[in-house]
Amino acid sequence: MGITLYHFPPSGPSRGALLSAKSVGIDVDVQIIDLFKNEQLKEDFIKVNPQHTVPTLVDGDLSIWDSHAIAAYLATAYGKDDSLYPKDPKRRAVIDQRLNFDCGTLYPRIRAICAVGWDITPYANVAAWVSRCSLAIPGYAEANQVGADAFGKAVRSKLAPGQL
Ligand SMILES: N[C@@H](CCC(=O)N[C@@H](CS)C(=O)NCC(=O)O)C(=O)O
Repeated sequence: MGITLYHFPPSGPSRGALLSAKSVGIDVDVQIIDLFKNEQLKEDFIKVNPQHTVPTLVDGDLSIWDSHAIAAYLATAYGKDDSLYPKDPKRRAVIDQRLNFDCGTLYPRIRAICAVGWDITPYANVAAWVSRCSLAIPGYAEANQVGADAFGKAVRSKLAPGQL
């Protein structure tokens, strides 16, 4: 049985889960849940994820959500080796810290900023990290940039002229 990823390209966490699958090197069956149409509130999806968020991954009898949990699961279950999610407790602790930092601190603060196309070049470390991601993750342009641009367009459409 295949793995299903319930996904909405404009969602950053959802793109993160798709990029995790690509980094691990597995194919997932992508099912689009259009948040702009409130499809996440449909009864069928609530049965899969009562918290009605994307991304949500279904692998056999496992239904798991939150992009960070999905990334850790895919790397553990399907990684060719443990390089993406090391078994060594100290190396893993560093990765868990980064995942928790993203979940609790970074993403809640930057999601609005990233979407609207602010110039990140003055932030050399951030710009270098984005550049490394785009080179290192297979399918980055298709799996990330298209959705990021769509989200940016949707956010900008809600802003008053010159508000950016
Ligand atoms: N921490 C979660 C955030 C998931 C999340 O908030 N997803 C949003 C889209 S970015 C969502 O599905 N919202 C729909 C809803 O809450 O009904 C993750 O990393 O997956």
